[in-house]
Amino acid sequence: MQQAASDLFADDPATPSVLPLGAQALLLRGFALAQAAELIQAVRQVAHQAPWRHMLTPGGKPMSVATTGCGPLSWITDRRGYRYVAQDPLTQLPWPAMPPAFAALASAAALRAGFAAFAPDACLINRYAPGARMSLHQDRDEQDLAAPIVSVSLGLPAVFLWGGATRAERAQRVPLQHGDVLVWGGVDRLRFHGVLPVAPGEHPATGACRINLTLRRAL
Ligand code: MD6
Ligand code: FE
Repeated sequence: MQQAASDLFADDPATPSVLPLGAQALLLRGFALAQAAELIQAVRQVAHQAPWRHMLTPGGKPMSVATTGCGPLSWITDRRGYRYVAQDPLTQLPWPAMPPAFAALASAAALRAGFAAFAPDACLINRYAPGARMSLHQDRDEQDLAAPIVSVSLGLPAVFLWGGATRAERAQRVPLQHGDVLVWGGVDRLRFHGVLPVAPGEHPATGACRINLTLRRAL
């Protein structure tokens, strides 16, 4: 039976495609595939200097994701709340420098989504073991909400929850694969979002986990 090329390649994560999720939000499928191995190696180097840890929510509960970060600033949470800091509270050293490949990829993805001159100063790195999740929230700890957010998925797949401007709006479920990049900003900058619990599995690039890089302009 004949099949249109668009159907044949619709589920192929190696095929770059661009899916609008909002007026200023895009899913760039496979955008990071060519650099994925380099990015994962850089994550290992960052985690060697700033170890993975389960941060506490302001309510005192450990997050299900393990976290590290790099760049001049990185996002943390503890009993005192959410904020950006220049030093890793675990080591009391400055966060590792942002690998040039992270900033280059983020800037290229942002440009592709219509945001020129995006220069991230913070990269949060989350590691999702099977079962780890991120509940629905807005990113609003950044000073300049004009800059977009760039989110890079590596390793095991996940389902991204893409909500509206209010928590009440029903969230859309967006499957994310290794190498996919999401960019949201402008009128979509404060959209609620989250990640469903990651299913058990093994990925050749990361083993039994999903890694997410979230690149932002914090200051
Ligand atoms: C993710 N993370 O890990 C998405 N937002 O796939 C987030 O959306 C996020 O980890 C704000 C603060 C911390 C986060
Ligand atoms: Fe977020």
